Amino acid sequence: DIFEKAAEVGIKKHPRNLKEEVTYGTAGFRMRADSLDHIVYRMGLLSVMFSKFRSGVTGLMITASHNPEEDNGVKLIDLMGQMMPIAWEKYATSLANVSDDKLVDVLQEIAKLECIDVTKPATVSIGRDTRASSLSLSEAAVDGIEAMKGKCNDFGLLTTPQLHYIVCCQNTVGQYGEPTEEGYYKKLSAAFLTLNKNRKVINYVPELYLDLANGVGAPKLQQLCAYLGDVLKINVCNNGSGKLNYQCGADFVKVSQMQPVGLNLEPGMRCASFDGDGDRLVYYYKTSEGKFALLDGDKIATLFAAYLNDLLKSSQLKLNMGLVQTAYANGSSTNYINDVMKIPVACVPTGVKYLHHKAQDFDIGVYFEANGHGTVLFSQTAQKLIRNQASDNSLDEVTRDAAVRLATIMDLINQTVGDAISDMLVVETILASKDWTCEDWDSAYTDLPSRQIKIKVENRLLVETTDAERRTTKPAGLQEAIDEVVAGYKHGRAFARPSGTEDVVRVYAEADTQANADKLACEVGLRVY
Ligand code: 16G
Ligand code: ZN
Repeated sequence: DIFEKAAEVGIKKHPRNLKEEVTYGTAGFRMRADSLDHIVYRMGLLSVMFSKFRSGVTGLMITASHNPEEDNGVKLIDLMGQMMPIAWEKYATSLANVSDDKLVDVLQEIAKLECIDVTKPATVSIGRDTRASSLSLSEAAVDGIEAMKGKCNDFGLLTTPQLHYIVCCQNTVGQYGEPTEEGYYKKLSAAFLTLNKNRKVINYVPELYLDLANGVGAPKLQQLCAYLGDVLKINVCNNGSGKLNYQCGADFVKVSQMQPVGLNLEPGMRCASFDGDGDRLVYYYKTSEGKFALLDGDKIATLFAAYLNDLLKSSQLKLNMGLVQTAYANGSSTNYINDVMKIPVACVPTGVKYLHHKAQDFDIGVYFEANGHGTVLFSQTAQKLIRNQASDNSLDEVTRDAAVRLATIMDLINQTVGDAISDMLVVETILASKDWTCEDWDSAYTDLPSRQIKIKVENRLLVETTDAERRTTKPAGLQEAIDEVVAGYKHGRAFARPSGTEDVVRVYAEADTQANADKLACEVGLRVY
């Protein structure tokens, strides 16, 4: 039988050689690459089961994003390009942890619980990042997919969001786009060129300095550039010659609030960083006083939301818009969205799956993590209304043009997941259309100084949280202690949460000055020990 065959191949080629228990976390499984072989094989098996269950093409991505080169990871993708549902994470976890001789039982159990007809056909699309370990891990995934008699489309090197895009296209034939990497470049560049046609700019300079984290974004950006011509000149650094994510990339820039290596930052330069798998984006520049200034996910979210809001007003379309953030969003951004933009803003736990889900509550849902991961979702109703109005010749020019622009922006945005390439093209489009420099963009509100630190503890899972991770419920007394510390700071806010990707507790703090934010983070950190 098919499960016995899968277990046989597993024992022979991809035996379990890991003693510790692992869990399918915020971003799938992520750990040292040399412990992952059997897990990826088994995720190959699960991706086929999931495809049979859904009756469509599922996805499997090999990457550990911004983690160091020695790590790797695997995550599964649902038909519309979203993350595998949380309800299936427990299957991934038990499959990863079961001993080789009990593998058959777990597979049977999943099939039974989800009423899966194992004779149904299945297809899985896979992609991988540029890590040294990624190729052999992707071969383990192929073995898993084939052992379960699934068909495998191996797309080789891709950014994570490119694979999400392709899976979505494969399941919505003719609707979202052509299900190839080429199709992705064509769709995005066509929209970008349309939106930037006839632009009149004085302050906006069509030249960007881009740090590619030495990741898979590097070769992919190069391919994209062939389509952009001279509409946007991109000068790249950390484009694959150096060490992956080492002192570069979106996570490094955001956390250390510093420019990456390889970039000689001068006033007047507009700079951005991708992360290792191309799903995060942050911008930065040097002020005329010579200070490093970060334009993070919160700044990108407010830029997007304000622009879309203006277009909605001009189009007179009656669609509601909302913004989704996490506890890491800078307090100033939340105040600005509430008080100045007057757009509803929701806070959810860390992890794209939570943000994505919440954003679906709105006709137009903008979601971003402060770390630079985010996108915009347009509901089916919104898409239909916008496209209808864009092609309605009976309307006056202003109303119709706004709808045309909204429709084209929809094509530029990767709605399946946050996408550094797509988000970058949207930022550039908005800056050009407003004729803004980074300073103009940054002037909407001033970030409160903040600090993030990580605390190594015996067992991070002893810390439990509530209220979208903004308060702890366990261990007893911790929240009271944090409250007491925070009360001593002007504009103080702080929280502690267990990481979903590393064996640490993370502490975030903000306060009126950088020194105070640093101090507050340390004081809260001491309470966590
Ligand atoms: C993963 C998440 C990201 C989150 C980060 C937090 C996805 C695709 N990625 O990279 O959204 O911000 O983990 O990690 O969900 P942490 O739990 O270790 O702080
Ligand atoms: Zn990433």
